Amino acid sequence: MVRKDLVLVAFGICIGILTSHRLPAQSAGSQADAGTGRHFYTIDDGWKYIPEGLAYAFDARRDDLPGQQVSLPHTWNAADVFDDDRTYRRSIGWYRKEIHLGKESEHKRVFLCFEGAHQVADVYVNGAFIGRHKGGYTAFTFDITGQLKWTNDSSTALIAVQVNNAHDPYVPPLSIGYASYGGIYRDVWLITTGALHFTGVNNNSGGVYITTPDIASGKGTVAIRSTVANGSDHTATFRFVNDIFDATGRLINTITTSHTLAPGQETAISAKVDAGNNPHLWNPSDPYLYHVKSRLEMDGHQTDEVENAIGFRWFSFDPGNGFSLNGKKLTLHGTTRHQDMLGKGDALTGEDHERDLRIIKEMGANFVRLAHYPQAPKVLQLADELGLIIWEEVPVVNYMTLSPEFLDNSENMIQEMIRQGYNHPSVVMWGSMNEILLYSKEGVRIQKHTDTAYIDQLKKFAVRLDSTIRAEDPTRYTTMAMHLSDDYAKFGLDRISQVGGHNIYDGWYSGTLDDFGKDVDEIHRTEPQQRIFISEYGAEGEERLNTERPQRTDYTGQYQRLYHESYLRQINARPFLAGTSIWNEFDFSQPNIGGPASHRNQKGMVTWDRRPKDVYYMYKANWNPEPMVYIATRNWLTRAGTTQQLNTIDLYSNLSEVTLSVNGEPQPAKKPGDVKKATWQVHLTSGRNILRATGRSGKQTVTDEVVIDYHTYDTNLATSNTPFQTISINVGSNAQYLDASGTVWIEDRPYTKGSFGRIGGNNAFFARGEIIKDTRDVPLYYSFLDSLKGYRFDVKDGRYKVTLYFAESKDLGPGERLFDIVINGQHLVHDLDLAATYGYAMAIKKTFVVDATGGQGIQIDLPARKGGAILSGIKVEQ
Ligand code: GCB
Repeated sequence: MVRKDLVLVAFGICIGILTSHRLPAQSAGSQADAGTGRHFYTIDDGWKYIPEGLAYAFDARRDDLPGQQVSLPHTWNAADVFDDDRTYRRSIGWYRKEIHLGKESEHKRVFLCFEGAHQVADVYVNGAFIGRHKGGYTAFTFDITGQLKWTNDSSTALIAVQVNNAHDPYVPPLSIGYASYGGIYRDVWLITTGALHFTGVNNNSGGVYITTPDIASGKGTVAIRSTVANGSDHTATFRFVNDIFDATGRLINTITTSHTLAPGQETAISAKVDAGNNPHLWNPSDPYLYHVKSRLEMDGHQTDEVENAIGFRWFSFDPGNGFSLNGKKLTLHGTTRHQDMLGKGDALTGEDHERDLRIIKEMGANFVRLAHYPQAPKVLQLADELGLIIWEEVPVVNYMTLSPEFLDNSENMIQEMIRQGYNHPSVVMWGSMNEILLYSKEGVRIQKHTDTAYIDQLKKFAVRLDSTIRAEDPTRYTTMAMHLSDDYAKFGLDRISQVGGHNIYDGWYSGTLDDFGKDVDEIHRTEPQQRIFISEYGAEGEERLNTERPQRTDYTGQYQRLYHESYLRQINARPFLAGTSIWNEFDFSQPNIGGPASHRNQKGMVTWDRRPKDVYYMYKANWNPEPMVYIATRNWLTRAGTTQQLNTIDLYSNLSEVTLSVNGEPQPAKKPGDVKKATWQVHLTSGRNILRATGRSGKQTVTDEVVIDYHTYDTNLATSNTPFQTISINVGSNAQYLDASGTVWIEDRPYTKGSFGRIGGNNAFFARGEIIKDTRDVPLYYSFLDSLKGYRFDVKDGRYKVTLYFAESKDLGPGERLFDIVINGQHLVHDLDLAATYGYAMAIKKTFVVDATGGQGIQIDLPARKGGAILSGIKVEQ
C-alpha cells in the first residue's frame, strides 16, 4: 500500500502556531501579541502546589492551604519513585494560580490549554468546575470565556486544577513498567482569539488539518480543512486565507475562500493550495519543511491564525521489502524513548526534549518509537525539524479492563493523539497497544492465555481501537507491539493492525542471542503477509559493572554491547524487516524493579543523567556516516587486574582501518568488522595508561584518546613480595564493581592454593523484581554466591579486618536459612538468620578482626544448618 497523502505539522498543539514568529515563553500576566488574531502565552510560573488540598482547593477562600510555590513543568514524584520503598505517591495534588487579563482580552475568546497533566485533571476557574480530562499524555483545552468576570477593563481569575495520578481501572495505562508521575508536567498556555476562531478545543487539535494528497505523483497540492466557530452574537462574513511559504520564508501561493456563519454556529471549511510541481521532499537526511499560515479575516481584521509546518513525503511498508520513503527503500534504524530523567521525573523542559532528540539523531537513528504514549508537542516538532520518523502510540499496555468506559477513554486518547499529531510529516504509524497479552485480565503476568471469553472480548476492543485509528487517519499505518508469544497468532491478534510490531528479548530475559534471528524468520515464514517491525530489543547496562567475561543479565556494559552487536548483525541480514527500534534510548524509571540500580530500567544507550554509554557508539559507527573512532571503554576507565593479564580493548569506527597505541606502543592496525568493531588484547601497567586510536578518512585524521587508571593486584598472597593491599571482591560475579569512593571490587574467583577465592557456591543474581535496600552499593549485592562453603585468603601472618556483605535474596520466613560464620576456627556468629533479623533484601555487613597465625591465612567457613550460606561481597584490610 502506498500512502499518497502528506501531512503537516501543528506547531505546539496548544498555540497551533509558528516557528518563524515563535514567541518566547511569557511570564504570567504579560501578554504576547503575535501580530495575529491569536495571542498566547505560557502561564507556567507562580503556581501554588498543594499536596493535600482535598476537595477544597478550588475555593478562592482557601488561600490558607499549606502549599509550595512551583513552576511548571512539575511532578511530585521526581524523588519518591526511587527511594527504597516500592510505592510512590499516587494520589491527588492541587495547583492554584491567579491570572490577570487586561482590556485587550475583554472581547476575546479565552482558552486554557494544558499540554499534559497526569492523569485525571479537574479544572476550576473562579470556583466553577470547567471540565475534566482523563489521560496523562495528551493535551486538552477548555474555553473559559464564560467564567471570567470583568471589572474596570480587567479580569483576575483563580485557576485551580486537581490532578490525580491514582491507578484508575478505566484510564490507560493500567500497567506500563514506567512511573506514573503525578502533576502538571508540561506547559500550560493561555490563548485568546477573536470571537470567530478555529476550533482547537475539541481534542486540542490546533484546529487545522492538512494533507498533501497528490505528492506521490509529484504535485504539491496542499489540502487544508478546519472547523470555524462564530462566538459572537452576529452573523460573520469572513475570509479563510491560506498562504504557503517555503523553508526560506518565500511566499509560494495563497488561496482565499469566503464564508458566512450564523452566530453561535460552527462550520467545516476547506481549501486547496498548490505549492507547484515537484516540491522539495521531506526525508530524514533533508527534513525540508514548508509552512502553511491559515487565517480568518473579517471586516478587514484578522480574528485568528494558525501556522503549521508541513513536509511533502509519501511512504509505504511492504512485507518483503520493508519501508520505502518517497519511492525509495529506507531502512528504519530506530530507537524508543521514555520521557523522564534524573532529578526531574517526567517534568522535562523543551530544552530537555531537544537535547534528547539531538542525542538520538547524533547516534544516526532515523526512527523513534514514542513508547508507550504520546509525548510533548515539542517532540514531534523536533522530529519534523531534525528528520526523525515517528511511531506514536496510546498507553494501552499489558492488559485491558473490558468495560465500555475503558474503551471510550482509549478511543478518546487515540483521537486526541492523532488530531494533535496529524500534521506532522515525521509520523508514519499510530500504535494502539503494547504487549496486550502479557498479563491476565487480573493484571498478573502469565505465559499462556486460556480464558477465551476474555480474549474474545479483548480482540473486539483491539479491532475497535485499530478501526478508530484508520477512521481518524487513513494516511498512516496502524500498528501494535506484541511480545514473543504464540497467543497473538493463535487468537488472530497479530492480523489486526497493518504493521506487526514485535518486542524480542532473546538472550536477555531468556534464550540465546541467536534465537532472535530464528524467531524473526519463523514469524516471517508463518505470516509472510505481515509487515514485520522489531519494535523493541535490548539488554541492560550499568556503568559501574564491567567484565572480561560477559554473561546474560550481568548488567555489564560488555554484555550490553555483545547483545546489540549480535542483534545488529542479525537485523542487517534481514532486509524484509520494516524497521527496528532499540529498547530504549535512555535509562528510565521502572518503579517495581531491582537490578543494580533500583527502580530503574537500564536498557538505555544513554544513562539516566544523559551520558552516552559505550554501546551508543556502536550504533553511531554503524548508522552515522560522519567519520569517527571511539575506544569503547569509557565506562571502564578505572579497572583492576594483574600485570600479566591481557585486557580487551574494543574500538568502534566507520573507517576502513584503525590503529591503536597503548602508552605509546603501537598495536597492529585493524579493519573494523561487520558491526564496525576492532578488538585488541593488551597489557596495562599500574596507574595511568594512555590509549590512542587513529583512523583516516580521505585527508582527514580522526582520533580518540582515553586514560585508563589500572589498579594492579597480586593474586599470589602467600609469596608476594609487595606489601598487602586491601582486597575487595564482588562475590558471585564475573564483573568488577566500581564504588563511589573509587574502590574496584574485583571479580570473584575459585580458590587456588597460595591465593584467594571461594570454596563451593553457585553464582546467582537477585531476581529482577527484588529491590535491595539500605545501601548505596546495590551492584555489589545484586550478585552473590549461594550454598557457599567458605572463602580463603592465603595471606601472611598478621592482623586483618574482614568485612562480609550479605542480603537475603529470598522472601524467607524465620528459620528457613540459618548459617554460622566461623573464621580461623572461631565461631563468631551462630545461626545467622538474615531474613528474620534484618528483613528480606536488606543490605548488611559484618566486620571482624582476625589474626592470621602460623601460616593459616584467613579461613572463612559458613556452615549452614538450614538453606545454604549466601554472600555478596568481602573486603579484607590489614
Ligand atoms: C517490554 C515492554 C517495555 C519494558 C521492556 C523491558 O517488552 O514493552 O515497556 O520496559 O520490555 O525492559 O522489559
